[in-house]
Amino acid sequence: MVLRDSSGIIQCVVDLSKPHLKKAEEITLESSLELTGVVKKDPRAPEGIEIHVDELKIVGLAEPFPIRESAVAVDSEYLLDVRHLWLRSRRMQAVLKVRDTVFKSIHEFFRSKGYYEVQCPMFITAAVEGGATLFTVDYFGRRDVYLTQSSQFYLEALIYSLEKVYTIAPSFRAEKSRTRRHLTEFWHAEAEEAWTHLNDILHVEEELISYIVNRVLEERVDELKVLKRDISRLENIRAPFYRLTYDEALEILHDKGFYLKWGEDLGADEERALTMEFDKPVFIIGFPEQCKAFYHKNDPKRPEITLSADLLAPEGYGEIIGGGERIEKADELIEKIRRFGLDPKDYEWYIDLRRYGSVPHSGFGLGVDRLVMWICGLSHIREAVPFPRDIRRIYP
Ligand code: NSS
Repeated sequence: MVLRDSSGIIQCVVDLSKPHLKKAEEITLESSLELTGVVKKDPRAPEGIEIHVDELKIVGLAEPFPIRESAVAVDSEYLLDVRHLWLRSRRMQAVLKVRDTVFKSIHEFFRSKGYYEVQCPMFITAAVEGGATLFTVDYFGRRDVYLTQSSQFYLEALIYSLEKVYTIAPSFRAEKSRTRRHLTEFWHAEAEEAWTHLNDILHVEEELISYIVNRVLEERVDELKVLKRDISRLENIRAPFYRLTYDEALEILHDKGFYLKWGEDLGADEERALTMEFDKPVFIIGFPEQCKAFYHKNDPKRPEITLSADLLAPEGYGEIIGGGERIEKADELIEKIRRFGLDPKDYEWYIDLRRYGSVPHSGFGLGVDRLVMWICGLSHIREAVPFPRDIRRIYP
């Protein structure tokens, strides 16, 4: 039989002619056991070693296990229905270990660079990223309260105390369509830093991503092999990353047969076409004002574009980070909030941050599930998360 624990699998040999081991015949798939025995080298065993069992105790005899690994496609709806059990598969175990290394290395990176970790509220009262994807919560029937789309505004408040801050937290988006890269609840690693401009924050982003990928390569090559990931594609990921302006991106897309009008946002198809042939992530810099949320600072040299950038992962994966420089003057912010058809009253405390000793600052948000999806080479974001939530799925 093959035994599994969190460290991996090992083949066990039981001599059924021994009366005290005869009960091994009853053992069903996924039963839990305690055993003692002698570890022996055997080149025929899957891991090159096996255990010759001396003592055996059945701790939990399993009912017939509903999943047969060979019988199901990897991202089928059925496997999502039984995700609570599918987490035991080698494949999910490998993804979860990579995910663990990714989260750990985000903390390592920010802490080593002097950022403070902070915690922001999940109940909020005004949209950060537009009203269309807000989840409304009934908050004692008193007023409309929403689930946070991003901790950004709270991080901006916190830089006036701590200068360099980060948080890793869930963000919620009522994404009405089902795509391969959208969840309704995702993990968001966000950073904000005082006294920085767009270029400074891009540098932090590329250093962060290079660090994470490098840590995964140090710790998780075995897991990447289980996932059949082409590791050579990751070995290349070192800062600096490529930089393209939005205008240049439009030209490249035009040559590939995508006819976007200036001012239109890049969608998943455009991002795939753009990044297919890149061997490293690429920044798209300077999106038109209408593509980006109101808080982005407009470029003083070219006010129709923003000091913003998305970071797109290569091999067709597309956007993993959004960020940029923030508006630092109260009157400019109020004017832009109005221009976007929003009410400055909803953003009173956020505007306050510009009234009392404002400083230039920039920040970004990394979609951690998307990052895991790319690093693991997965075809769907649901595979990167233990219990995914999308428009149709909140079970298990
Ligand atoms: O909307 S973003 O582009 N930007 C923000 O939320 C900023 N307020 C972040 C900041 O500057 N502090 O989202 C950031 C990233 C985006 O690049 C994706 O990688 C990820 O968050 N993201 C998502 N991942 C999974 N599912 C969904 N629905 C999703 N939406 C964004």
